[in-house]
Amino acid sequence: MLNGGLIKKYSDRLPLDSDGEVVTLHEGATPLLHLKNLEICNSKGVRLFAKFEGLNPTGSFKDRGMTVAITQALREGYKAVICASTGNTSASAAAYAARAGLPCFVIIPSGKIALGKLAQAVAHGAVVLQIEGNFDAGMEIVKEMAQTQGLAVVNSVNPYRLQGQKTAAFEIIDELGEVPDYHCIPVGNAGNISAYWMGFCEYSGYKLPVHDIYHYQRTTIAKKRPIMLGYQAAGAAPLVNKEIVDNPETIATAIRIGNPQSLSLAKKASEDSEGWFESLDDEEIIKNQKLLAQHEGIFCEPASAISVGGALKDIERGKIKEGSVVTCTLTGHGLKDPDIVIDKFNMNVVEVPANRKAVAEIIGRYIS
Ligand code: AN7
Repeated sequence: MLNGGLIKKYSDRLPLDSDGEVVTLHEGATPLLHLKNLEICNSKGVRLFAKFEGLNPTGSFKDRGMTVAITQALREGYKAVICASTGNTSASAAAYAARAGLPCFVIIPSGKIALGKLAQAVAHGAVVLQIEGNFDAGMEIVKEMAQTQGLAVVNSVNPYRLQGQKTAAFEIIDELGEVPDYHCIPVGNAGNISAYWMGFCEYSGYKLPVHDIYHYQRTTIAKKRPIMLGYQAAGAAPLVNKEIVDNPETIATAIRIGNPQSLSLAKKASEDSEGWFESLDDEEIIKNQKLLAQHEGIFCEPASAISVGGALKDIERGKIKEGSVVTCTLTGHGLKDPDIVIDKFNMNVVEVPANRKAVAEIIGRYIS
């Protein structure tokens, strides 16, 4: 079957009429990859899988939410959309707005978003407003602009975003053929963990009355729900510290957020599932990004690696039980942030004269 995007695929589980005009870039249907080469999983009998959301059309999970939010904004007759962003939301909003023929305004923290994401917003013709302030400050401005200027907000405070993003949980169960024991996910603004929980609940017959538009399909597919584990960067960990962080800092700029908009939904997901929140520092984040790239062939961005990093840490110290099935969301593609790799990885880039002898000599050093 051709991939017609999420709204067509999950038409019975989304609060939209799939017969109307749909704005899609054929998002979703991302791979669920078995991580086979990680020692600790093999020794503990854990089966660990990564849902690689970096393979969505704009390179992040945001596209799942954006197809629904932008389609709805268009149908409701909005003349333009706006978002605050640490990068990926702006890239996705810019692309889907371009496809819908709507102007797009994005507010980003000056100097604190990855180069690839800025390039995407520019490429798709969004109006980029750089502020001397962080994501949380941008979010407050966006909410005000929505009120005073009549724009559609396409951040995850827009409930249509979470509706779209819940489909990743459906895909995990569909593809795995069972419900994982644990699901691990990076947490920034806390929308995605809330959306996954909604999806896992819906598939197993639990109704979560989170907001007015919540569309709930009764057909039950699954028998249980996973334990939800949320991982944050140590310098931006309001859910771990249980207090808002005024000046969040981390190398993983995607999750440099101190005042998550979906804080209470995320807490509910964690409590209801008997899960927990944990933080990893920048060094651990880069270590895990490298591990995935060099041992599994998966190039994700730093914020994404935190889910696998967190899982491995909790497997090692026995918080995740031996013999479990664990899934992790890798939220964005590594190509979004090339600067990090050039700065932080040890490069195997060697200057060499343009002749066979010199090249052969270098190769010899590696394979002798
Ligand atoms: C790669 O783009 O908030 O907890 O403005 O880009 O749902 O916020 C990005 C968030 C994880 C956190 N991984 O998800 C934005 C933005 C990546 C991200 C998150 C983001 P939420």
